[in-house]
Amino acid sequence: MLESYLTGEPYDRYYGTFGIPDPITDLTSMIRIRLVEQKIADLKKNGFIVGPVHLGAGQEAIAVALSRSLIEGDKLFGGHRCHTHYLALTGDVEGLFSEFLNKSTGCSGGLGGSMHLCGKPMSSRFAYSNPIVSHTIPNALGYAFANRSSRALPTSIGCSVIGDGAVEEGVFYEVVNIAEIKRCPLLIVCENNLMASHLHISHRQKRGSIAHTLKARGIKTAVMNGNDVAMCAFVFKKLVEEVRSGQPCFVECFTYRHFGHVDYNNDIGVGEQRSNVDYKKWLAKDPITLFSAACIRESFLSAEQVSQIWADETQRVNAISNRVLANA
Ligand SMILES: Cc1ncc(C[n+]2csc(CCOP(=O)(O)OP(=O)(O)O)c2C)c(N)n1
Repeated sequence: MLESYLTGEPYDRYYGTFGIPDPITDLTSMIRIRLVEQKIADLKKNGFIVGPVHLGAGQEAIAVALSRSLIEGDKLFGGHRCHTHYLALTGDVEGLFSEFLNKSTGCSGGLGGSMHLCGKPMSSRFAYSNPIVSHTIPNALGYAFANRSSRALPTSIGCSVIGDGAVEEGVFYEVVNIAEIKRCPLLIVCENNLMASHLHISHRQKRGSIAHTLKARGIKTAVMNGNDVAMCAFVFKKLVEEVRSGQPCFVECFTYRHFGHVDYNNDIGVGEQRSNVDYKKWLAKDPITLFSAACIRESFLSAEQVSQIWADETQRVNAISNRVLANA
């Protein structure tokens, strides 16, 4: 029986019972997203991409797990670091590359770039992303509130994905208050990667965590390891059920971005406390490495099969980026 490497919970509580396809699908999705992020970094480094890119390598588990719980009618509203969610929800690698290369076939017609992604068609579970920190929290609330009050989509939820920096904007607390009072089907997913730009969370939040500040507000909160895809899938599934019934929820997912705040640098020695020691410590907790090891340990996959997934996905991502570049 495959067990969560952190919680000791059996994986069959996550896989199978909730209609989540299988661990292999999740591993493949995480690997694909990692390769796309690496490719974007390379394209940026080599001057093919003009605007800034905020990469989510290291945070793939949250996006893949969340995508398992959102169904048609639900909408995710994301921030500046949102490629992972766009890919997990749409699978549209070509639309993403095309967007970065300013092509009209890009997901935002080539006009938005990394920070303004748009889900197409209108029924997409990915609504859009916007770089104004905290801006999409009220957008998701509006979606949730409209659904609830119009009764058009009474069980559809609004999901806001934010970084830890976004909770330092006042609108976050206004939204939490309204969501609670109006019982809006709102899920706020906070990707706490410990940094906001170049400032470590220990300089911004007394206890290094967000969820505790919400205890008094009534909104339901959960804290989890955002690098454990199975745990994330399990928690999201549970929370989304509650959100659908009108209980707004906030979940804090601890994770780490491999790249720095913007573009392809790793930001070691920049700002506060993103030290080489932290960096190496978190690389050892990489969600793909840990999940691959768990799948091999529990005989879901052999080491050769894991290597084959990497090889197949590398070929796939390279082929798509080459095609888009050739048409540039
Ligand atoms: C309202 C607003 N203030 C400041 C900025 C500049 N800014 C862009 S990203 C960022 C940090 C965001 O950190 P966090 O929310 O933790 O997300 P992360 O980049 O770590 O994923 C800031 C301050 C902005 N885009 N919008």
